[in-house]
Amino acid sequence: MEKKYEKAWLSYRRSRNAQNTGHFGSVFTNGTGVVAETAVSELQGAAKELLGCHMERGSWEEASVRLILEPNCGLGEEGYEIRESAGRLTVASEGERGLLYGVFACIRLLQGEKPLEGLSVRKIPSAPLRMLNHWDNMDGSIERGYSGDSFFFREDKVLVDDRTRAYARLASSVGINAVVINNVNVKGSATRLIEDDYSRELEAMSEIFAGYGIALYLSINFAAPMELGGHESADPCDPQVQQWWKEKAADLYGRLPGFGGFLVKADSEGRPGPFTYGRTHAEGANMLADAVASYGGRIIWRCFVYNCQQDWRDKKTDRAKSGYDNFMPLDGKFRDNVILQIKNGPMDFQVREPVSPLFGGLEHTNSMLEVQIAQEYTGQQRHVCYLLPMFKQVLEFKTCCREDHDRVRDIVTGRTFGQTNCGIVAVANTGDDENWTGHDLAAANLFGFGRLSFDMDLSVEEIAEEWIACTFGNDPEIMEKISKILMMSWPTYEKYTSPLGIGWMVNPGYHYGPNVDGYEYDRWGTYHRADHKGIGVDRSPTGTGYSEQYRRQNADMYGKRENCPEELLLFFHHIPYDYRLSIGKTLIQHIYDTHFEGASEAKEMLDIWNSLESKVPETVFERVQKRMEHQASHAEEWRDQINTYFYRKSMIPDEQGRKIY
Ligand code: BDP
Repeated sequence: MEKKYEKAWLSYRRSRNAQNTGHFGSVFTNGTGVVAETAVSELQGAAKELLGCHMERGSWEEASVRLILEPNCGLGEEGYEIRESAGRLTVASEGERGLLYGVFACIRLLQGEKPLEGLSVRKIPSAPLRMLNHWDNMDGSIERGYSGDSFFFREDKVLVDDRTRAYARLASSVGINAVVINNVNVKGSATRLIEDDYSRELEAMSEIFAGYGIALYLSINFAAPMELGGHESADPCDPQVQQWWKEKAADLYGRLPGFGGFLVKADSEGRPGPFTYGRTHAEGANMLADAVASYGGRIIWRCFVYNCQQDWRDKKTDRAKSGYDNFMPLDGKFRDNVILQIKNGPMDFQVREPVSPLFGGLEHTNSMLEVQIAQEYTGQQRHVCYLLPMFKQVLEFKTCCREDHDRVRDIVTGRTFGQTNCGIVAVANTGDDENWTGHDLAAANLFGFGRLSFDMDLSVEEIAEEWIACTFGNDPEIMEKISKILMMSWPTYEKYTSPLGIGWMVNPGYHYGPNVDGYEYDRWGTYHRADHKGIGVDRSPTGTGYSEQYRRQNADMYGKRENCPEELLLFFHHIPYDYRLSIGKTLIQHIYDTHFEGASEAKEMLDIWNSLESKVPETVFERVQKRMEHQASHAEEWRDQINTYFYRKSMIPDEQGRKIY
């Protein structure tokens, strides 16, 4: 049975004022492709629902809205300009996708009840690739999915239905232009996705996506030539293997409109890869890149490569170092249509990590930033955690690889090294729940990720406000209160979970709920090294040496505990509990205080939400309320487990004499 779904931020509410109605009499476009058609029909649909205007198609002379392709206007295929003058609205671009993005921008303005008079906006997307990775499996489950089952797959079948279109609309409305529909861990029947068996459904899906300017990508199994093609190896230097991939590519590009390419997780966490044959990641990636190059295809190769069998007793090995160790020596060895996909931090999507040193390290390799809006380690969409402030910090981080234009955002937008194959990708947080994201407030991360990748100049507050206006309307009280909850949420989550960048104090396997030593004596390389004197991993030059992977200035900042930003202190240093932080408190007191604060802020967020009962739709109110009640009590559990653990380790009492068990 197909589950119902809501329209999220595209649920248009009838505008209360008529200021904009005059603009929406009729529409003209000189675009002739499918995306221009989509732009027109999206505009017509929104004008009707938001303003009650039935827009006809009109001629250039008479139309009140003109969606115009203007060659060589400097906007590129995806940029747009919106101009209003004398009651007429013009959306211009060099490409139809730009027109569609311009239309969605106009719709957002209408949803925000913003006047259009005299409007003049010009936007060119910050990142060339703005991508979502779904970790959906073909049995319908989702790896790290917290909002129901997959809407792409069920029982080994590919689903293409109304929801596919609804999804494409949501993604495209915030500027997403590429989507990987299947899990990076490609096993079982997912390996067959590139076979003929699924061609009809994938064709239909890529057609829907293409109508919204979205390129379909597939995750592939590096060992597919063996599993599907009956070859004895998947050696990238074997001509038969190369030929096999060439034929696969010819077939896929032949039948899937706008097909983008492949995403590959190789030699990581048990996945097959070039190492088996004594080949490098570059050889593996380049072989695939050659197979797709003539179709303009891309290979996106993940840098999440580390030894997941390491020995916790050995204090010199350090998982944090492995991404850099594996990929830096290959800088410059990848084809132009290969993009390395790098997680924001060197570990794995913890609530706080330093930025991966591959950003600013790699100079001759296309790279893409990978973040996770699926809240694997940040409350699994049962806790509210608005992640945009984290993403913004990552993007603004100065890598010191140049005098200027050295921020992560400069690198992934191509500004630093002049790359065009680069961008930003999020591991998606959607599922077939009615509201798409399980927690209604988690939709802010999906919306926000798209908006930020399109426009990195937006502030996280602006993004939150846009999302709130589109989702809940413009009531100032709603705006103020939900903004407050969103803006509090990441710092609050950080306060009641693992302190000062150390991470990992979660239950192993499913990664939810407190478990201070859960990963401490295991093989995953994820340690906090707490003892009765202190806590933290010494990654300084005299420790594991990880801090040395950064450019000099940053290496010095992280490598010395006096210079290290305190929010990352325990990531880089082993610190005694009685060490005084710059705020004058001891480390242990800071741990106690933040945990009490975090838990009480979780309760405060619930109270704020409860005060909105009469203001938001009942079903939404109750869904969120239930989750926030859980969050508030779960935050107390976190507080108590963490504080008790450190009290028992250190035997240093809380200065304020609060109850610690
Ligand atoms: C980790 C997840 C695991 C993924 C892996 C990855 O726990 O399920 O397979 O990342 O990114 O965060 O490949």
